[in-house]
Amino acid sequence: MSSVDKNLSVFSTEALPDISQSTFAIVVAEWNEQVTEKLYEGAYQTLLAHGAAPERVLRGNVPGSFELTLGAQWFAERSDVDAVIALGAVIQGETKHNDYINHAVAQGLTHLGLKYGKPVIFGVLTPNTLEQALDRAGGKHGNKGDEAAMTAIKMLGLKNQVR
Ligand code: DLZ
Repeated sequence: MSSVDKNLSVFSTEALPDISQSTFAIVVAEWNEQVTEKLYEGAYQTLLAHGAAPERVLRGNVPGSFELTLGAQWFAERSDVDAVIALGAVIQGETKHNDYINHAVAQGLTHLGLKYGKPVIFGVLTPNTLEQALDRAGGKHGNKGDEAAMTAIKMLGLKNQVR
């Protein structure tokens, strides 16, 4: 970013916020749990590595990714929760179920973020195969759970700058 851009910027992700007093909620889908547990571990460890207090990282399990939205709502509506991270893995099958679930969850989580004015992070893998999912859950393409946690931290920092 040039110095001119910097002067104009109202908010930016350059500096990460102090999250020691922030409360995070992670909602985890149980479908494909060999993937979603790895996403959870990545997200949890990333939050701790950046200063979150373990007792301020809450967890809720839901049966499948379709239920992530309601699980996320139950956390988002709590005044003590600052950010919600939804983790799931919807693997393409022979039917279009994955499209319906993915769109519903993406729209639902977007709606929650806007309704409650809090970061509600879409940490849902949408791969074609289980192998592609595992590649993105601590495998050769990293861990999208880590990325989801980083996004939550950055969005909290932005919120602090704006409000
Ligand atoms: C039904 C279903 C199928 C076929 N596949 C997945 C999947 O790959 N990942 C996932 O998280 N959930 C799946 N589900 C379950 C739905 O998310 C949901 O739990 C059910 O449709 C009940 O609402």
